Amino acid sequence: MRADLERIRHDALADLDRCADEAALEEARLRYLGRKGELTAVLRGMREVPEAERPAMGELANTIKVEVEERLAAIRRRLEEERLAKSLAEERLDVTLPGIRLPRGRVHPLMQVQEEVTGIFVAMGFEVAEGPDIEDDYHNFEALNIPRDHPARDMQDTFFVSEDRVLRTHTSPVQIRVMESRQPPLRVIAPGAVYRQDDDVTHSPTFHQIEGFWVDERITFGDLKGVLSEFLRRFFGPGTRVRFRPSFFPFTEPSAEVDIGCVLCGGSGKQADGAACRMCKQSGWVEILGSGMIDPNVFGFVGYDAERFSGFAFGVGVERLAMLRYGIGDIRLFYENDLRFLRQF
Ligand code: 2NM
Repeated sequence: MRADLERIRHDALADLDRCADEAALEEARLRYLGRKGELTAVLRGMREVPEAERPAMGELANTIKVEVEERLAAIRRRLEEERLAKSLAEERLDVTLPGIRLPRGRVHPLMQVQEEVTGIFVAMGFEVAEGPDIEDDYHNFEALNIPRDHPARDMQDTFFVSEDRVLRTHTSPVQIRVMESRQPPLRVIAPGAVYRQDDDVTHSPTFHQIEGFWVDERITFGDLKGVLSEFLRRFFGPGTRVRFRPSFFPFTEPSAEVDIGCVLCGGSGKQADGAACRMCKQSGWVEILGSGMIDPNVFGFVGYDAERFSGFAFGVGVERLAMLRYGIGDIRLFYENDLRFLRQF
């Protein structure tokens, strides 16, 4: 018995000393001190030891048990410290390193212009309305006094979604929807995307428009001239020259196109080197707005009394405003999302 105990003590301490990690240590603990461990078995077999030897054997067994447990605890502490030191060395976290910079987005130049124009009209008492991009024939054409055989309805110009649904070719249908649902006095602008079968350096199949109208009793062509001149001078600068030319739109009568003095050549028609100005083609003027007094037929469609009410309406292209203001010659630059272009605004 004594020899057995001395051997277990020797083997157990040697085994514990050899353990290189905590898993091996746990295995060794079970081998000697576990429920089926060698030392546990000896302590359990104590009943069969002759009574005279029992106290001495019991004491020895207990001493060995305590010794093995203490060695185990010491080695476990050492292995834990080693594990901690290793993870501190390997998993170092430098909280002074700079973070990952998230790129910051910004407002697209077209939307900047749209917001600026909207702000000018809101300051003059207009409210903002929106409507669907897909319109029915009635709101996009019929109620705007655009007759069945008008070229604007041609497949060449309009994107048809079905027999009588189109991608809106202007934002005027938004104005129609507002007039259908509310009575004058009304001052409304409708900014938004519009769609036409057009594609070159100055035309894009998707572009943006701001259309507006003012309807009340006794609104005159003088109101049209005053509001639109004021808008153009707030947008292009107080010295901007403005002129109104007779024109034609199905939904207005009379109609006028509005020009501003060329922003590139200052109205001289000539570049600095004497060559013809490329922006105004030597005329000194560039077209910027369409406008007119709303045709009584349109009032008929929306149920307004054309004897009592009158109004003016206008439309302006957001891309065109941006191209003139910033001297951009190719509309496609707005849609390519080249950050070198976009970052300049
Ligand atoms: C333009 C030119 C002239 C216009 C007309 C209307 C409506 F719905 F009130 F009749 N909205 N916009 C209009 C008039 C648009 O764009 C060149």
